Amino acid sequence: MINTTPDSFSDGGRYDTTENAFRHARQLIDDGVDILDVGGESTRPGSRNVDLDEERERTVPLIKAVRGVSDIPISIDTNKPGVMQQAVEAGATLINSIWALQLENSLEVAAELGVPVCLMHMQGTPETMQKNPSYTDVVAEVMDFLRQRIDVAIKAGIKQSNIIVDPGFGFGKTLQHNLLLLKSLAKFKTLGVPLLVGLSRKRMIGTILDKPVDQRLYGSIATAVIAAMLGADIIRVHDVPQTLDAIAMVNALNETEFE
Ligand code: 7PJ
Repeated sequence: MINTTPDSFSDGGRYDTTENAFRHARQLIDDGVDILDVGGESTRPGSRNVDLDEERERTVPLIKAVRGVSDIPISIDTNKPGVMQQAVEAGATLINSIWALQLENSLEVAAELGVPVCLMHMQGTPETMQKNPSYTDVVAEVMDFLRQRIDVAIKAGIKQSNIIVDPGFGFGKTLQHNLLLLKSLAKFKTLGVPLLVGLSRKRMIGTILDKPVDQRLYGSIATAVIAAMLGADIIRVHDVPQTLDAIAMVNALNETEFE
């Protein structure tokens, strides 16, 4: 996953020039990543919107540069139809929408572009979401929301086979909410579409371990293994080779059949 924003919480804005981001992308590809997620708008708690031109400048040249050297699937993490359009023209093959395509014209534009979409659940907005997250039944509510967004997306012309869902760990959720969602992850498989999760380096790991973001590798690997065992299809991570080894062990187990 590559974040090109100067205030990305987990990468600390180390990739805020196209050249640096491109170097990071090549490293991730060499490490064996399956999909590169490129984002130009920070969604960390308390973050503000960036404008269209700035977001486009941060992402489109990078996507073009990666496309110049690799066929790797690239996801564009954006909520702006203008960025979606240009990113897909530049070679992005998937739209990652933390707003589940609820903003502006994004549903229509995504349908028109015809690429797979990831619909994520969030309560509130990135600016306010961690102020007072509240649910009566977090698992049921997140599932209902995703079910509705799948329906809306299909009605807008997005094929079911092009839809991925994501419970949105850390997006308007307390530690308890995140743990309940993770524990119930297998239920999300009943939605009938692939499941993506992003837990890597997140605050829930930091809170449990009482560790800053640069010391969350083992906790992140543990959450990736838990998610994979519970049926996650796509895992959004920062530490690619380490997580790939861990997931290879899960896959070996899943492929083993009783004789
Ligand atoms: C997620 C994301 C996630 C999806 C971020 C971070 C915060 N997109 N973008 N799912 N998280 N689909 O990288 O920890 O969990 S930004």
